[in-house]
Amino acid sequence: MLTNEQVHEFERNGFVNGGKVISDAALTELTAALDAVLEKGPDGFDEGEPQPVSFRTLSGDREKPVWQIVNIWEATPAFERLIYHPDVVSGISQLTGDKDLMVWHDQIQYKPAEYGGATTWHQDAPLWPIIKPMTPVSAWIPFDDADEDNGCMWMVPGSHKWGNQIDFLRTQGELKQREDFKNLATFSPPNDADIAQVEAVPWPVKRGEVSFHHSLTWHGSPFNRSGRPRRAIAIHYMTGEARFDAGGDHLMKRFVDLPDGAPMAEAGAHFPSVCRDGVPVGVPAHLSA
Ligand SMILES: O=C(O)CCC(=O)C(=O)O
Repeated sequence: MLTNEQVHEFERNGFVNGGKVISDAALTELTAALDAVLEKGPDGFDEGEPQPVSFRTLSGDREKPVWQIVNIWEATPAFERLIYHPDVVSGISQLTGDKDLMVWHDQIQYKPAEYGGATTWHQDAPLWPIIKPMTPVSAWIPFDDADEDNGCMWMVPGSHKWGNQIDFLRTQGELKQREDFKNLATFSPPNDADIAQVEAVPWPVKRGEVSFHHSLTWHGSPFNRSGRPRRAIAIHYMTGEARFDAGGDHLMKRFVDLPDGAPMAEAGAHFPSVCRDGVPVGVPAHLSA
């Protein structure tokens, strides 16, 4: 359970640290499972073998890669168990106020030591045009202590209340170095917003802690020039209200066989239900051995 203070912090800033939720034993298992997938690489999976939906360099730059793996939960039982984690799921339920939740998708972002690339400033919701209303909150869990040296996320407090500003953020794509990352161009938030000034702050998170962020919060992460890797997963959840918008496009669209406007709760096995009537469903029996 998150405390009232944590919930208020999230409402004000658009992000909050939910504390350590992953045990050391689970962290060891998850990190080994992730390393095994990274070792295989994008072309290492055989046909018919359980595998992620996508494995590519997000930065589009093999010299400074951010390796993105979408739906690693479909490739490894350890990550499939993680998406049901009751502390993560109940935190999302508390912060969204929604009792029914499904997984939208997950994504690993791995920035290798010394030459890891940047994830430029963005908001999540505008990048997910096939679900409406937007998916409000994501959980982000690092497998290495993430700090300013190895490319932790940066956030702009209060920006989740400033609407869809993806066009502005796309103009900030040159900010990639740790030293420049906070130097966003001039932007005027709505006058009546709770926080009406732009201040980018680094957001360090320890290995095994969960950080929650709103899908309109401005965020991104600069290069990793340190001698340490930065491995992390974001799990993006949908609320029970989410409906399919057939007009948009997204990597996950090929798994949705529904008419426009249908509830995403009916979208099937790629979008598992993790919370019903306010109760996390828990790890399915076949995975909990
Ligand atoms: O892992 C990162 O640095 C960025 C993750 C991200 O953009 C997200 O979780 O929405």
